[in-house]
Amino acid sequence: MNKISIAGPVWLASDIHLGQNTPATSEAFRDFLKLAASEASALLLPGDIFDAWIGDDVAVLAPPWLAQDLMAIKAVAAKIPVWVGRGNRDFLIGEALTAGLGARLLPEQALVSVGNHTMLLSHGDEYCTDDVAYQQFRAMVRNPAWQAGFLARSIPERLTMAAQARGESMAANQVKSSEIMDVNTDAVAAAILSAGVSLVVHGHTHRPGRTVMSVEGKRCERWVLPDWDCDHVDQGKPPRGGWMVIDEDGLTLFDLDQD
Ligand SMILES: [Mn+2]
Repeated sequence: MNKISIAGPVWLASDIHLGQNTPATSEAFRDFLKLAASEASALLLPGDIFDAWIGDDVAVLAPPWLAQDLMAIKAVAAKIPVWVGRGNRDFLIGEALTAGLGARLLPEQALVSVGNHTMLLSHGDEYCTDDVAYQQFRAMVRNPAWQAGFLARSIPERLTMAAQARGESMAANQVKSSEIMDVNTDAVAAAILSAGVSLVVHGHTHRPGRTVMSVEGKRCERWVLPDWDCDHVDQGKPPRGGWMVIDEDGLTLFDLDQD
């Protein structure tokens, strides 16, 4: 297991889902990054920073919205260590991108220690084992041969395929129950036992908060990072998003409007 030891305060955010049609979310995220640069000693972004990522070569001739967000991440990484992780949507993020940002690639699962707190950190989609169709898709797209084949295609071809996959996934998710799309408790318990921790942190499920669970008689905590969406206020959805701070006081979740 990859181990990362950092002095606090460490800030974490995931599931921002940045894209060309999310200017308000991008703006909120860039404000968050500025705050992190001045108040955090390190920043961890464990996945789904982007709504889609079709290969690191898009960063070279990035469209304006992306260039702006990448520059903002780069600016933080010039001040404090930044780890960028892959989620289920931006799973093709590679070391070319993180190197270009002056950041590091967060391993898929990492043991992160901040002071006395040691946690198993990941995006969290690997725990959603009840969603068999998704796990099959996940296995396919994580296969190096599949990735090489996909990355060998032109950018327009990849954009078309990604949009198609996204459409299919959204249609499939409409008919999945909310339980299926949440974590499987046994999968989390197995990860806790194999990592030898009592604390798990992840994003992905869009169900922010803390769950206390007992694993073989030991009290364990699972914390979920919030997802971000500030672009659907006109549809009656108030801006949402936030982050976690880990310091000597422990773990704390902050909402966007609390800053
Ligand atoms: Mn996700």
